[in-house]
Formats: sequence, structure tokens, C-alpha cells
Amino acid sequence: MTDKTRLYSGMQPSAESLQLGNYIGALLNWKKLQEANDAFFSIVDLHAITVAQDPALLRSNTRRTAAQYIAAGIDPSASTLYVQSHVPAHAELAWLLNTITGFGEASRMTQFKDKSLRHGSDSVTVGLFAYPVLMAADILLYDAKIVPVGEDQRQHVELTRDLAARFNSRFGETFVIPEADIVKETAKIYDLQNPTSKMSKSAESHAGVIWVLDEPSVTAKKIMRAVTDADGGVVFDRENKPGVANLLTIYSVMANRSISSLEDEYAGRGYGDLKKGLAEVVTGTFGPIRERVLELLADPAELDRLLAQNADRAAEVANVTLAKAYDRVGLLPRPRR
Ligand code: ATP
Ligand code: LTN
Repeated sequence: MTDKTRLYSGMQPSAESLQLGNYIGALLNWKKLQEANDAFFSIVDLHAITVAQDPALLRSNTRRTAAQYIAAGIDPSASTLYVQSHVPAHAELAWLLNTITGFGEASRMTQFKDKSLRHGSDSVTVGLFAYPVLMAADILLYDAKIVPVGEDQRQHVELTRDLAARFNSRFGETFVIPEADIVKETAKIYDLQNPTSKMSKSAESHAGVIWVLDEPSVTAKKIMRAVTDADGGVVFDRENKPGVANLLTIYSVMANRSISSLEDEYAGRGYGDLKKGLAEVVTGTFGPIRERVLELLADPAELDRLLAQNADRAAEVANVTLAKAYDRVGLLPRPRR
């Protein structure tokens, strides 16, 4: 047992590469938090299949996502980095939580509403509807206090808190009530072609999405083509200059510099220079990550061994919480086999 604070987060293996928003909004923060906390990071494959996935691609993307966590600095010997489906307790607790989640409550989740619109009502499944309940199970199984996520996940963490409190009051103290940890400045990185919508792995067009694993020349080109405005001034103004504000946010985080120092440096120099500088910073960061990912993927057996070891560690914690929850609800103890 450690007296460090428990922390939980996850990402979907829903693309071959993570995008810049995942890196800034999640991985950078995870890396910082892993030192002082007892961190669990999962690759949430059961969440990914709530929309259709190609099986072979899903398998490959799951390993690739794990490799990107490690290459970006998540240490699999200090943190528990594992694949969600390797720990069956996730699906089992999700079922219990489904039975205390209101239909109306789940219907109010904005991500569900957005995704249903995007995928069309014919392909919307019960799995997609129950997505946030599975996420609550992820978090509650590990008694996590802190859940570092981007702004888009705030509502899901709120639901998790509600479900935990409801379960505790109905069946007795069982779950720790978690809290979202959202870094305000980087909570939402925007699409470079559409700087008022979130950069996302599953965006319809990839023209404004920066992939961690893209060739540097492709990344640089996308940054040079980023949508800005006709005003020409390098000034941070989220309301009136969303494109430039987004570029400045990305630059500031990745170069570890203040926005005002960037405004000063690029004052009077125009957007071309700003974009050139940003492209250098982004490709300079992602280049070595890409190389490390390729190295890790060249030895899939070692990667699988690491994931298996970490899944065992996760299951040890998860199974204790699951057994407690099953007992509270009144399910008979499982017969030993
Ligand atoms: P999808 O499009 O498949 O839903 P996604 O790119 O939105 O994927 P997720 O796997 O859902 O990414 O999210 C992983 C983590 O990255 C979450 O903590 C999420 O909040 C964060 N995140 C995703 N996109 C951004 C973004 N544009 N800005 C900041 N954080 C982000
Ligand atoms: N829904 C999240 C991924 C996710 C998650 C979690 C994040 C699944 N389970 C538990 C934090 C804690 C997403 O789409 N970003």
C-alpha cells in the first residue's frame, strides 16, 4: 500500500496515432502527475468499440497507443499502464452501475448526443449510450481521487461522482468520490482548420489535426496552413482571434514559454513567422517520440509482456473493489473454482 493519492485516466485506441490535443490535454499532464501520485492509465479498448472499429486495426491501434504513452514519458514501472479489456472487472462493475443509472440521466450526456448526431441514429448502440457508465466503473474500481482529463470529460466525471454517491447511500460506503483535474489553459486544443471545435482523433477531416506520429514535413505543412484571421496581429484573443489564440496556446505549452513572451517575440512579424516557429517546436518534440514508438513497436512481445504485467497489478486492485460492490448489492460470493 502506498500513501500516494490514487489517480486514474485513460484514452481510446481509436486511431493509429494520438493527436496534439491528447498530447497536450492529457499526456503532458499525466507525465507530470505520475511522480507524486499512484497513477493508473488505461487504454480503453472497450470504450473504443462503442463505435464501429475494424478488428485488426483495433488490435494494432491498442499496441500503438500503449507505445505512445510510454514514448511520451509514462513510465510503466512507476505507473500502472494497461489495457482495459485485460481486467474483466471493468465490464462487471459497469453492469452494476447500469442498474443505478437513470435513463434520463444518461440521455443528458452531451458527448452521447454529439456522437449520435455524428454517427446517425441507425448506428447508435446501447454500448455508446452506456459509455459514461463504463467510464465511471473504470474510475471507481481504483478508488481514484483525481481524474486528469480534458474539458470534454467533465460531465462524465460529474456522473461518476453522482453514481458513486448514490451507490454509497443505497448500499453503504463503498466508493471514493473522485474529482476531475482539468488544466484550464490546455483543457481544449482546437482543430487548426476549424479553431472553434475541439481537435479530435475522429474528426471528419484530418486537415486540421496534428498527429503525434506524422512525418515532420506533414506536420509542418498543416501548421503553416492553419486558419488564422485577416487582422495580422500576434495577440492572444480567444473571442475574436480563435485561430491565433490556439496557435499561441500550443506554442506556449510545448515550448514552456509564457504567452506574453511569444506575443512580444512575434509582434509585428506576422503569422508566417509564428507558424514557422511553432512548427519547429512541435516537430522537435514529436520527432523523438515517433522514433521511440517505432522502436517499441518493433518488439511487440516485450510490449505485450509489459502490458500483461501491468494488467495483473491493476486486476489486484480492481478485484477487491468489485468483490466489495457485489457483496453490498447482495450477490452471493463467487464459488471458488
Ligand atoms: P475521439 O475523437 O475518438 O473521441 P479524442 O481525440 O477526442 O478521441 P479521447 O481518446 O476521447 O480523444 O481522449 C483522450 C484524452 O485526451 C481525454 O482526457 C481528453 O479530454 C483529451 N483530449 C482529447 N482531445 C483534446 C483536445 N482537443 N484538447 C485537450 N484535451 C483533449
Ligand atoms: N472517456 C474518456 C476516456 C476514458 C477515461 C476513463 C478518462 C475512459 N475511461 C476513465 C478518465 C478516466 C475519453 O474519451 N477521453
